[in-house]
Amino acid sequence: MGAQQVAERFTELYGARPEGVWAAPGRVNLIGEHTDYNDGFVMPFALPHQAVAAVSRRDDGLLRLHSADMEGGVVELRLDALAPGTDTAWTAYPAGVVWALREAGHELTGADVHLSSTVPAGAGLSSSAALEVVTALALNDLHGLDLPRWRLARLCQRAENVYVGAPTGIMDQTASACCEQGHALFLDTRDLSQRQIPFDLAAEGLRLLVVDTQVKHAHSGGEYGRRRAGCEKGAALLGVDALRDIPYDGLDAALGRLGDEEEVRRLVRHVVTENHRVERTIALLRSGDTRAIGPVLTEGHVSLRDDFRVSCPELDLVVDTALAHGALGARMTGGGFGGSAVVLTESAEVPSLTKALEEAFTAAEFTSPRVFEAVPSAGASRLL
Ligand code: GAF
Repeated sequence: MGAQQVAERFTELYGARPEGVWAAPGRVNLIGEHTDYNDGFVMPFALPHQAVAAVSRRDDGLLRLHSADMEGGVVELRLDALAPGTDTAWTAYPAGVVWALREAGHELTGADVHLSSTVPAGAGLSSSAALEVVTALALNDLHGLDLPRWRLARLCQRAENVYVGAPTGIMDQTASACCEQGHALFLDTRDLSQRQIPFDLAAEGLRLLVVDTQVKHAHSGGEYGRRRAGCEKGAALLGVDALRDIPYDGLDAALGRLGDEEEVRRLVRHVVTENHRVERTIALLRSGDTRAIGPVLTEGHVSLRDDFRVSCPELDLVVDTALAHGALGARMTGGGFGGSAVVLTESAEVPSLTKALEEAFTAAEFTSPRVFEAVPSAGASRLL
């Protein structure tokens, strides 16, 4: 939905024009999965799908929230009653951001918010981070807080971890806040240093397809947190701050020191090899050998499937079918347990690959996947 339409709907709901309209995108992660809570490397880029928010300040301590995408009317909350764990609805994302800003000492006096998002929910494409970041950017601008993008991302992560209760890392919020059009974002999640990597697949006759399996996932469930706890246990057993500190050429020695901790060994192996895959991807892109990242993506999927164990039959079917029909590489993307996969392919192969995926899903009696091309798009911005 366009900025003007969102502003008009705001005006209908709240009786006055909004002070401004902002947008924040969803993301797809090219490589670097389940590394962000291990101080590791990630490489997401922003999608053209965005959450758009029309927002005005209030001065009576009320937060009023409305979404074009959800049932129900305007939800009214008191700022001083916002507390972690009290909200299990979609409103927890924008309300959590208000809570996190206030907890960090920023004086907010209330707001009216109308949201509309084109980021598919539960598809592993960061629809929740988009809601958080668009809210944070709007309040940052309206209240003149002048916080840098990385700091807004941190506050949004705090909203997600503490207010919503999902123990996620920093990748999604940083991607939504900091990505640039035509680029992938190389992010070191230890110090949040960033590099924008030019990523123009179309110019090379390539495409990256996103295949949404329509299997819904949620990270506030136990499996994501269990993987995270297992990684932390691995770091503690190996005497390091985070698994990032295990170098790739020290992996065998580290695994040897983990004795019969089989599950932890698998988690450690994934994280250490995945960080290495991000570095290999960067090196290949820098040398102009873009097609050669395909097998690296596929290796990442095998590691997520067999070692980290966060794939599912639908995601595996996407990867197997794509590779059998000539894709250069394919992997699940995002947290897993459903959601989406990415497929790197020659542009000319897109129609036959899409058909093969649809047929494979029909034959397996799975819900038809949603397939679209991922175009590296802009990060969050003010629209009006
Ligand atoms: C989800 C989380 F929100 C991210 O922080 C990240 O851990 C990802 O899963 C896995 O790489 O998107």
